[in-house]
Parts: sequence; structure tokens; C-alpha cells
Amino acid sequence: MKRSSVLLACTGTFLFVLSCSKMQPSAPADDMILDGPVAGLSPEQNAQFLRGDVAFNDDIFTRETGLGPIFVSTSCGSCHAGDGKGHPFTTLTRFGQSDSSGNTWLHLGGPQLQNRALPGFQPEVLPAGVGASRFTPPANTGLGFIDAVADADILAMADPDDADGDGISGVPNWIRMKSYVKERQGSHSRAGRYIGRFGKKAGAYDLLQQTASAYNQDMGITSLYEPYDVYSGEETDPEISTQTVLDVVFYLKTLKAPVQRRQNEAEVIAGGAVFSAIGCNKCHTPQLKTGASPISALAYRTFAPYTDLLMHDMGPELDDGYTEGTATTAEWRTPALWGLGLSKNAQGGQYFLMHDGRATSIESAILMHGGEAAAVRSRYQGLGADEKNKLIRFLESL
Ligand code: HEC
Ligand code: HEC
Ligand SMILES: [Ca+2]
Ligand SMILES: [Ca+2]
Ligand SMILES: [Ca+2]
Repeated sequence: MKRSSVLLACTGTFLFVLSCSKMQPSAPADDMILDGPVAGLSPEQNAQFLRGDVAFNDDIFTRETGLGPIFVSTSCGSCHAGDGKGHPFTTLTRFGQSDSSGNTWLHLGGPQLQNRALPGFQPEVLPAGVGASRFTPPANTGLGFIDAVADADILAMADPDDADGDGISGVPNWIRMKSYVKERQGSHSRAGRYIGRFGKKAGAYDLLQQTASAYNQDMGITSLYEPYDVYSGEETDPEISTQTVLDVVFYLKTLKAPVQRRQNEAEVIAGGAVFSAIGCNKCHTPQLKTGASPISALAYRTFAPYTDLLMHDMGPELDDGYTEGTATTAEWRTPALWGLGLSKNAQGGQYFLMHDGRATSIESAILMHGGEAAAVRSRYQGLGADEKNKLIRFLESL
């Protein structure tokens, strides 16, 4: 852990279970922290990681540095504190339809609600009678591994017509590609659309799109990639350098994956077996592998994110009335479960799970699974108390 992060933890913005007196002088164990680079970076790559880290956490935008004029927050780190999951206090609201087919509310800074404004400007208000979705910030860890999975491997997990008859039919979200985004090697397309993989509905193709649009949509910061002012819609000079955007993208790509803890405990091992036996693994795919990557530390690795990166219809309770790409209102991209047990450390000592943080425990998150996951949820409900406990113990170890 860098000294700056320890300082941050002790000034209280980063909510960590350990008190500061316990944290110093002995820093928390490596498997308890999220804010570090993957192993095997070159010195130049480490330097870029650190530049991205500073821009992500310490660049707090003001009117002078381009903030707004309408915005949601003032830094990446204010929502993604310590790179862990965010809190319901820092949700984003999106409404309408993000694709070209019919959002009539795209004039003010796109589908996201910019609910704050500099003095002299009107913040955006939610139009009446339109579906709106509230998203809590996801953790940002291990995203470079997810970025480096080959499209062919994602498609191999899809079962659009439910050919195996298990009631589960994961599909990719086919999105329109931003003009500034470069295709990955081996990218698949269909009717001019590409596979999205970042965001809760997988609306972003890669981490450059995610980052450039976060600067623009969340903070009102224009860049070479997203040059349109969030308020006037007019093209402006970049308010952030291209190098800084690329440093942040590199930082996101090389943030290490969370490390499983207590993996040799008998209960954890037994809980992992329950996870597969009742079919949680049909969507939360335990292991994936990366393909080629210009960052050698990420190329051809096996990693354990517990997601298939596909969209699933989760039933009417989780339907948010908001669509992205080809994803329908009840569809969500299976979230990675790695880091799950650590997420409440970043959420003020309490879990806020599912896309909007409505589940305050792992068990309640499981019980909210409907739609394609309804049969698996019933199998969970049919377990004895002992098996349920083992399953939760396993999930907490991730
Ligand atoms: C106002 C709070 C807020 C701010 C500020 C913010 N984010 Fe986010 N971020 C979110 C939320 C909420 C999501 C989930 C949105 C979605 O799923 O579409 C998200 C999603 C992401 C993801 C996708 C992760 C995944 O697992 O798919 C990345 C990467 C990310 N943000 C990076 C950034 C960066 C870089 C910045 C600064 C340039 C930033 N965010 C600023 C709230 C925020
Ligand atoms: C049909 C696919 C599918 C199956 C089967 C499934 N899940 Fe999920 N799971 C999802 C999706 C999609 C979400 C996100 C829903 C949302 O955000 O509203 C989710 C969310 C979660 C979350 C919350 C994660 C977070 O970061 O908020 C947990 C925990 C979880 N699932 C565990 C399980 C367990 C345990 C099982 C087996 C009992 C299971 N899931 C079975 C697709 C599935
Ligand atoms: Ca601006
Ligand atoms: Ca808007
Ligand atoms: Ca199936």
C-alpha cells in the first residue's frame, strides 16, 4: 500500500474496517487491499500506474479545471473510494434509452442525470414518467483481465436460445462502437454492433470508452475523445490531457485482481462445491482466461472473476426500465464476485449489493435473483442451514 493511501485512510475518506491505530505500523495484508498493481509490470509501466492512480484519486475538479457546468461528482475516487464498491450515496442515475433508437432526453449531457451545477447553471432534473436506473459504483479491480478476454470466449459461454434447456440464456450486449475506440484483436461484430463488457449493462466496449465517458458524463470534463460540452453540446478544447486519460486507463487495466482469502478452510471448500452444485456457476463462471494483450502481465492468464460477462434477464423485480445497446430493461451483466467479501470495507462496514445497492446482505442478494436465476434461487432456498452457511462463507472468501 502506498503511503498516500494510508494517509487517505486515516483522514477518513476511505472507510476501512481496521482503525488507523491498528493499521500502523503494520499495514494490512496484501490480500486485504485492492489498490495495488498486477505483478510483473516494468518500471515504466509502474510509473504510468502511479500517474493514473494520482489522477484517479487526487484530481479533484473545480470550475477552473473544467468541472461541469453540470456534473455528478468532482473526482473518480469520490465515487470509487479505495477502488472498492461504492455506496448508495454515490449512485449515478440514468434514464431513457442510451442507444440511438429513441432517447429524446439526450440533449443535456447524455442519458445520465447531471444533478449538480456550477452557480449560474441549472442542474438537470429527471423528466416525469420515464424509466430511471440508479447504479452504485462497482469495484474497479482486475478490470484489465476482463478487458483481455477474447470475444470468442465470451460467445462460447452464450446460449441465446437456451439450447441446453436449463432456463438460462446469457447473451452479449451488442453495442454501437464509439468512433475513437480501437477494436480488440479478434473482435466480433453483428449488424455493425460490438460486444460490450464494462458497466452494469455492459454498455461500454473498453476502459477507454468507460473513462472518457466518465470524465464527460460524471464530471463535465471534455477530452480529445469526448469533446462535447455536457451543457451546451458544443465541441470544446479538451479540459484534460490525452496523456492523463490514457494514464487512468492504464491504471484501471493494471489494478490487481482481488485475492481469495481462507481458500484452504474446509467450510470455504465445501461452500464452493455448493456454489456449483446448485448452479450459481452457470452465470458466475468461476474461471476465465485472457488472450493476447500488449501488457504482458495480462496476456494468457487464468483468473477467477466469477462472471460470464453476459446479460441475463433477472425478472420484473430487477427491471429498471432503462435499456443500453441491445440489453433490455430486465437484463444485467453478471457481476464479478471477486472481492465480494472485501466490498463492505469500502461501503462503510455494510454490504450494498445488486445494481442499486438494495441488498444489504449476501443472502438477500441471492433471494432477489429472479428471471433466469429463479430455479437456482429455489435450489438455494431448499438447502439446509449448514449448507447455506458454507456457501456464504465461501462467497465471503472471494
Ligand atoms: C458519480 C460517481 C462516479 C464517478 C465520479 C465515477 N464513477 Fe465510475 N462508475 C460509477 C457507477 C455508478 C458505475 C456503474 C455504471 C454502469 O454500470 O453503467 C461506474 C462504472 C465504472 C467502471 C466500470 C467497471 C465495471 O466493472 O464494469 C469503470 C472502469 C469506472 N466507473 C471508472 C471510472 C473513472 C476512471 C472515473 C473518473 C474519470 C469514474 N469512474 C468516475 C460511478 C462513478
Ligand atoms: C441467471 C444468471 C445468474 C445465476 C444463476 C446466479 N446469478 Fe448472481 N447475479 C446475476 C446477475 C445478473 C446479478 C446482478 C443483478 C443486479 O445487479 O440487479 C447477480 C448478482 C449477484 C450478487 C450481488 C453481486 C454484487 O456485486 O452486487 C451475488 C452475491 C450473487 N449474484 C450471488 C449468486 C449466487 C450465490 C448464486 C447461486 C445461488 C447466483 N448468484 C446465481 C446472475 C446470476
Ligand atoms: Ca467542462
Ligand atoms: Ca444528462
Ligand atoms: Ca441455457
